[in-house]
Amino acid sequence: MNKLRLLFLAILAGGLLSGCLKKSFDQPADLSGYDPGLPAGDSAINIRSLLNMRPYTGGSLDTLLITQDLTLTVIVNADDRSGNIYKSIYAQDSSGGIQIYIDAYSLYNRYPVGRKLYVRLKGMYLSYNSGTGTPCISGGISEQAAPLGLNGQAIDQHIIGATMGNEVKDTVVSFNAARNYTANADITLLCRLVTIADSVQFGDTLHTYASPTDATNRYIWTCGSNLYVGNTTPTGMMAVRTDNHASFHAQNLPFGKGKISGIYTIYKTTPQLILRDTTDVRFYGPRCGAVSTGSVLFSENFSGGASNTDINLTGWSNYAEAGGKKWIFSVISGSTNVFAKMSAYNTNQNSVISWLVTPAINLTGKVNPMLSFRSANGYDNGATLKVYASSNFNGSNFSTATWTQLNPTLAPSSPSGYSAFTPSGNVSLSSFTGNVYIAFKYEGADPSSGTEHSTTWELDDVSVMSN
Ligand SMILES: [Ca+2]
Repeated sequence: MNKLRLLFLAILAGGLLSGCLKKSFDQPADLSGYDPGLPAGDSAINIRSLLNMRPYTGGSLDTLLITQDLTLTVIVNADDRSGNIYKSIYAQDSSGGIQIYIDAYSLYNRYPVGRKLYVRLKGMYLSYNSGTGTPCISGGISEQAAPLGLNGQAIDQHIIGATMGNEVKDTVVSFNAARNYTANADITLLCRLVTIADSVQFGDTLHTYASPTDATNRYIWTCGSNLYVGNTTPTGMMAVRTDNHASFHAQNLPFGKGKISGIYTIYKTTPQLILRDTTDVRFYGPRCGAVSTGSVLFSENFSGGASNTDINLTGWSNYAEAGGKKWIFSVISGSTNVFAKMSAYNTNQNSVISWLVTPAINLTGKVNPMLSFRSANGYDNGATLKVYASSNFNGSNFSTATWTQLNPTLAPSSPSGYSAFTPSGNVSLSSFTGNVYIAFKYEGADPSSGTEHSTTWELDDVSVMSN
């Protein structure tokens, strides 16, 4: 036994040692806690002061070769991880933001969101992104006045990485202020992470974030006085611009309304937001305003339910097919948000099957009905949540109704602790007509001996909307 243990320890130590050596050869050292400070001999400058050295006038000659030993200290606020940003990053300090052109891929490995950078400006160019008005610094300027990315050794000479994980502060601005950019007053917004203070929604939900072939503008608005439907008349709206290379370009625009953040840029005089990824879009509330024939057909946010009591909402079915445990209302300590929750934990049952089914939702005459909800996963050890729709459920025929399994995005597995609530995406119900019921079916187990499948599944903001 002792010999075996020694052998095991020897193998373990050898494995760790070779692992360390391998890492040091294959990867740059982890400098996450390292801050080299301002380079010796350089003077600090902030972004606003840099822009003041050559303000934008709208001309293609708004470029400046920086000849002084000046260094910016910035925090990366957007990287190229999702593909919506290409061969550049955005960074900000307390005075403004700037785009930094770097002629390399996968910049997020070295310059992820939240990393502090020292940018040595001597020999770099300040310009305005091919005359769009968005300030940037680069390694050169093309004959067509386009910024050229830093490349080769120049990257490390100019971009010095420091600490990781710094907070990226967003600047909160009203929708009207954001879309009515005035050059001198708002220059400090450019290239910063901005959150729109108002709740907004996409004017159009029939499309994806971008076409497969081109960078695409979609438009957000507040449902104020401009009653707007569609995607062609941006009066009173603001552009959200997404590149067709973004990993999320083919996702449907979210149907709901809420808060949006993004990198604030401008195309000539038209402001636009650039998303880092779809987590910048938090449209979880119901839509507002006139939306063609569209409407919220059904929504339930579980508010008012008493925590740790069985869900008993009018019209809903809450049925324990096996194991005797029903879905309950739940609230996280310190929060007031009520959601639906199910777990086989502590049931001492070999099989736990629990259904939570919505009331009938009438789709008659509705165009493009879509289900959405949010889910969260806790202490995942194998219990499943499946989502179904049925047109012939009658409130009691759980085993004989025709259930069609839907394919929403569910929360990621979280073996320890809880995931965040995760949007399901828009799940089309176009293949159903008449009254449809949506079922959330939990299947788990908590045997007195044997394998436990007691994952917690949580649901919130179940809604069905149509155009
Ligand atoms: Ca809720």
